[in-house]
Amino acid sequence: MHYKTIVLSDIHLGSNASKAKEALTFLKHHTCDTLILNGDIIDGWQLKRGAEWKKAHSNFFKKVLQMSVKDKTDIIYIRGNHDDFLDAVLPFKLGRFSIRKLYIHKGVQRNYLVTHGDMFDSITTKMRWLSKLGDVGYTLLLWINHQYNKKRISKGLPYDSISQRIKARVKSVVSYISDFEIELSKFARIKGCTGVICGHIHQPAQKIINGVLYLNSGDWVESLTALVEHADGNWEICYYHDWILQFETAQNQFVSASDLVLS
Ligand SMILES: [Mn+2]
Repeated sequence: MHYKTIVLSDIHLGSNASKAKEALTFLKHHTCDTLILNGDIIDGWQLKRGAEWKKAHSNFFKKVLQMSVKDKTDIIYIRGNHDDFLDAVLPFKLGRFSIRKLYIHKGVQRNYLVTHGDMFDSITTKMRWLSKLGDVGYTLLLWINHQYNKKRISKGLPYDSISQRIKARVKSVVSYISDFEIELSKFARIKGCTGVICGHIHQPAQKIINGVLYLNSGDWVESLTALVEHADGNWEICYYHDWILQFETAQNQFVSASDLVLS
């Protein structure tokens, strides 16, 4: 499937929780004119803490570079808070690959301000140490979730994300998310845009806020979502689990159909 634009964010490569293989599989089966990597693609914080950089993490980057060289895809990498080590090289441009803090994406119906979104996270900007503590807590939560689901899957039960349930239930988190969405929409207007594309809070979304189209690409830790722009300028949130199910079903049908022909 070919799209005008694909947006991925919050892959957190270098952390154990990163679903790098799934993100790579998604890119292998989709092409686009522009690929936006909207922050926290590499998790420098986890790497600093000694997390292991895996082959799958390198493979993801190999694919991205291959897209820029072979397929002539423009790659726009927006720095997030977990990949803030990139500040040292900003702004960076090499061929079709650039790294920056902000980007204006020209859409069909409107222009979009593209930013990771961490500058509107008051916890991150005002109290860095507290946010790092939160990062440890989050890692713990993901670990518990992993253990819990390993048991569930071994019993033949479907996957059930605890961390997502907890986050959805905590009221302060809910109001925090809506504040984040409103602030980003306001910022887009200040920058002369009527659309905003962000990530950071790991909550995929597509909604209108005060006339601004708010798009959040989610993450590749829990949600496994990509934001895709069709040729007509309409956007869609693509859920990896739904897509892979359809994809594999279609492939199996193809295999069984060719079996029929051969037999
Ligand atoms: Mn972030």
